[in-house]
Amino acid sequence: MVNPLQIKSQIAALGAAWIGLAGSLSGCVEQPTQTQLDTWRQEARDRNAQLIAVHRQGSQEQTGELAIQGQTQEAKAGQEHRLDWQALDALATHHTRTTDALNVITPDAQFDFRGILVSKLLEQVQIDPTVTDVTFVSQDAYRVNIPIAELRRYPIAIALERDGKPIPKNQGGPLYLVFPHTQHPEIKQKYGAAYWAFYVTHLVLGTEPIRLRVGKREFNADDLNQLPQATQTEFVGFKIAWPNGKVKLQGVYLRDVLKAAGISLSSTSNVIIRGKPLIYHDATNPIYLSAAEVKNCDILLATRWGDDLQPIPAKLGGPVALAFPPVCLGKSARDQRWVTFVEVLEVPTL
Ligand SMILES: Nc1nc2c(c(=O)[nH]1)N[C@H]1C(S)=C(S)[C@@H](COP(=O)(O)O)O[C@H]1N2
Ligand SMILES: [Mo]
Repeated sequence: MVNPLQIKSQIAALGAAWIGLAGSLSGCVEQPTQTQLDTWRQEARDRNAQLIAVHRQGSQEQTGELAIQGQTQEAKAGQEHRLDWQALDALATHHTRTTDALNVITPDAQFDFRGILVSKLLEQVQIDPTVTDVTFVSQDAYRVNIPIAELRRYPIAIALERDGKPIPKNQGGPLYLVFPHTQHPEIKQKYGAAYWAFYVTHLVLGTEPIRLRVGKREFNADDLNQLPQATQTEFVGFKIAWPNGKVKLQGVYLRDVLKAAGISLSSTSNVIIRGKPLIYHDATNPIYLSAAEVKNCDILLATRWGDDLQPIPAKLGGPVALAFPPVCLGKSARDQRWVTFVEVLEVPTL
């Protein structure tokens, strides 16, 4: 069993990290002003205070937030579409009575999930007409991809409660993607346990445009295309949905991007990599690369893949993903640092 206090402090840390994420995203295009920075800091402090208060009460309350991103008119206009727990709770009027695919102990037991129909969430934004799929991203970088047509045809929902109670983190909560297995056997057939994503935090429509912040600079697809392009064909360590064999990746070397951003590393510098999933926003456990690794390894920020060098879609963790050549890997070929949805590179000054 997981210690509930431990979960609480994890949630508190993630809550604080979330504010950092929101701040860094809206601050991408231009340098944030001092006033903006002060506002974000205050928001982060307030949110932390709130979470600490909940923690102190020993309350079993859980909260989560959901961001809708990707190819929407809103995102193009630079608006963030983020639903806090209160907004999610208000939208959660749909009930799904079904078995729970993750309940292996009593697989026939039915539960009443209260949640939000994904089709209803999709109505909240103006989706680009070319978009055909949605990628659900979880706190732990897990991702699930579903065609929009299926989400519109079937009552697939993001659940907040099971049998009238919040869903514990170790059972899929606070936001759990549920499928109407009981009413729709064809859905059960198609969307088995692997699709029941727990701790969902983001819903990405299609694939986001490239937007990579490196220190104080931001790079879009054109900016990256102007840097020297590199390719590698190797087994990849991205965990979900990638082919098992060797995969061709194309992109730019990390060291070239840092240089283009005007960053020079000292021998003691580390480069911190942050991706969309909240697991990459835990300040106490960041994914980082040493200056020596950056210098000696051809670490790739991949933007294209496959024999035809297609852009990396969100369903594979794109548009930007961090890849390693075999010579740089430690004991494990499945290096934890194969980061998907890369958004930020930072070099803290000590
Ligand atoms: N967020 C998240 N959701 C997830 C997973 C995961 O690793 N992370 N694993 C999936 C898979 S592959 C299965 S079979 C079920 C059950 O996963 P478990 O056996 O790890 O509990 O949850 C699904 N949902
Ligand atoms: Mo699984």
